[in-house]
Amino acid sequence: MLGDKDNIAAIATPPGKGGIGIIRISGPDALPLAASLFSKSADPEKKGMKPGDFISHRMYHGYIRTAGGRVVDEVLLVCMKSPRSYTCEDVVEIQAHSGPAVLRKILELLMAKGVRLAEPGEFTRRAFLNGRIDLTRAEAVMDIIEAGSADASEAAAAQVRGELKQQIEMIREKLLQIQSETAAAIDFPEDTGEEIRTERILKEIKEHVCPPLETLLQRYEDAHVLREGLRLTIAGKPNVGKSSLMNRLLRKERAIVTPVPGTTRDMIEENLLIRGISIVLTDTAGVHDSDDPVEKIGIERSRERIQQADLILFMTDTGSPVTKEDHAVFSAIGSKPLIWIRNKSDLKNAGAEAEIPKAWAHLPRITISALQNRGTDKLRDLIAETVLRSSGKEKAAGTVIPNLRHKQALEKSLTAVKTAVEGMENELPFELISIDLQDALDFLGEIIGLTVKEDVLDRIFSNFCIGK
Ligand SMILES: Nc1nc2c(ncn2[C@@H]2O[C@H](COP(=O)(O)OP(=O)(O)OP(=O)(O)O)[C@@H](O)[C@H]2O)c(=O)[nH]1
Ligand SMILES: [Mg+2]
Repeated sequence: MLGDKDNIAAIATPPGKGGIGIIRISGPDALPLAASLFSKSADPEKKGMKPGDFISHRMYHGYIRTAGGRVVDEVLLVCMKSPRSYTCEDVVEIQAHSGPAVLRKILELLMAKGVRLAEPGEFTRRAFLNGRIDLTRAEAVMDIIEAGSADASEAAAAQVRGELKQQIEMIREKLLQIQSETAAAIDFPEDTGEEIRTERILKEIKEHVCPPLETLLQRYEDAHVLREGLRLTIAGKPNVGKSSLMNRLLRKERAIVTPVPGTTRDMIEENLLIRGISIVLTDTAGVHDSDDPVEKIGIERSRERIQQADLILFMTDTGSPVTKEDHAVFSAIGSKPLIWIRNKSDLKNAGAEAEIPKAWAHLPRITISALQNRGTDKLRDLIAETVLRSSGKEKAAGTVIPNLRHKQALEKSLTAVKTAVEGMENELPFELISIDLQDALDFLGEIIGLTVKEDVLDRIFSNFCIGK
């Protein structure tokens, strides 16, 4: 860390037993520390290393020994010399056998030599403070680790490459340009006609500052599917086979299935991946008019969950005609995106096309048998297609997705820009406009870490795992 030159170490691999466990050391004394513990031979008399012996980025085979010369483990060791390392400092990684006792022992040997145990995210924090990566890239490192789906990890990877930073910098550059125009207007008011100048600045802001800010904010809204998973809810009247489908999609008997209508009383929620998309799947109580107080609460919850869903699997029973109850569920769904699932295709009298109500003819629909597990793979495809189609717009425009912290700063920046626009339209003096523009610039600076406070950094990095 700049001005904070101590040595830190941590176990960088997850706890438990495994093939390899890695200990990571970063700091000015990483090489001397490595040399003091490591030798290329098991014989303590031979092949000791001096700090200068290590060639950067070369893997060494050898042994970690205690001060008394006892071998702790046979390891591979690599040094990455400053600045060509993750933290920009001298870094040493020791690949040992992964057992909790071995790794702890090596860590203890380091602690005994004055090394401090790293805080969560401290390696990445150093990479940021030493100027190797900006804040959006540091945050993306964590997103990659946490990503539960292929799309989420793709988005995080784009951010690690610095794409969000580039977009923010483009907007900042535009704002800086505009800011210098307003400065000119303040210093040399007579140079250009005030009206012409105001018009030009307004045009710049409206065309080149507001739209990209709004696009990034919109992408945040659209992308909650990637962050939290798509909220997929199965809805329908009682006994159509909702819980049976839940079990099929989960590939396990999670929900109780019985021939008795009203079996599911409360919502059941599970996470799963469908074609790489992370999904929060909810099975709900069958919606119908009921006097049973318990069922009534369940049905109320079903209605709420339908409103919160991103996509509804609206289920009917093709074995019997569409009823008033089906229509009631359909109207509860309102204008939410849905896939109409016609279940029980195995029944003898199933699937008469004539039964399709006119108003439903245009709905994306699929006929399945949850009982016999027929059509469920096609349904998985259809769900994935529907999700990808609706998010295709943003995908084409790039995969970076702001997180909540970015979103809040983007919003503040946009508000400041809009205040500036309003001010100009009301012919306020450029001195005041300039203050709003500076605010807008500062909020954008917060995103990439130019103007960020210590407590914000603490909050960001405390969410990391130790060793990253
Ligand atoms: N023939 C046939 N029966 C099915 C099919 N899917 C479900 N069932 C049967 O329909 C009955 C109701 O199934 P559930 O999955 O409990 O239905 P549900 O919609 O969850 O019902 P509630 O929880 O009461 O709202 C059970 O007897 C299931 O075995 C199917 O595809 N074909
Ligand atoms: Mg059920």
